[in-house]
Amino acid sequence: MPHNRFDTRWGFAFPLAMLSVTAILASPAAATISASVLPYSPTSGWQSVYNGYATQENFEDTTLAPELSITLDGLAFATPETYTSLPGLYDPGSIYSDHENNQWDGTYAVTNYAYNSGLPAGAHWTNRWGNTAADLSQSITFHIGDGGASSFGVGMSDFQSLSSSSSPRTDHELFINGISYGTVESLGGAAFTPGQGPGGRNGYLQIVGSAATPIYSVEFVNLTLSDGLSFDALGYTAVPEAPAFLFLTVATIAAGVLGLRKRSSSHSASGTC
Ligand SMILES: [Ca+2]
Ligand SMILES: [Ca+2]
Ligand SMILES: [Ca+2]
Repeated sequence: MPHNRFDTRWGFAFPLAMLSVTAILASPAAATISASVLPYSPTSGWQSVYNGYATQENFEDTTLAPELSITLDGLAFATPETYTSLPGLYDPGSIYSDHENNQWDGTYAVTNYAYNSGLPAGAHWTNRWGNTAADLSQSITFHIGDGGASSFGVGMSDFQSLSSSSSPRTDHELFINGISYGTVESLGGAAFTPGQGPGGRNGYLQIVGSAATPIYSVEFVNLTLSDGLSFDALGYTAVPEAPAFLFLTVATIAAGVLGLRKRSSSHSASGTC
């Protein structure tokens, strides 16, 4: 979905000035977003990548980082639901032994297998492991609001890919800003280790964008069958919103142009009398 970074309330006085500002913010045109997977290993570098983000969200409390929201969609979630805080804490190790050590940082994580039909519409997500196979979303999306992020990473666990050695279920398609980057399995190759665990940390997704090409959304979609997924150690570096001084400068220039036109018009009118 295109992301409108500019407020239309600036009105008629700014179109020309805004065109030049947009051109500055949009360059270079060739900038792209890339995605790769690092294995869970003390030497793979995922930890230093995570530590390098300006914001780290480890899901150890119900408060989400300022720009972060999460959407569950599909299967049980017939209508998409978006959350700006966690409805509960999910401890993979507390469910059963196959999920032990699926967290990447601390004790808790986030899961798409957590639907409670007894809760009100828009608040069905519990972020506690579901009771039946029907308690799943087909996709889960992490949104970075405001100016987006120049870089983003998240630890993936419990992905029961088709190549899993036990209980394979489905592969998983990755969408960044609504654009498909293929499956995380094909993206990760040998760096992606599928399966549910114990110790089912499948890989660390690293996405590199830029201030010119921010990351606004990262979505994981179960392709063929339902699959309960876990995420942890989410990090990103937010792109600052266009600074206020830039808009003030634009406003000053626009006001000056209008003032010159007005003075010129007045001068011209008086000269012809
Ligand atoms: Ca955690
Ligand atoms: Ca938090
Ligand atoms: Ca799973």
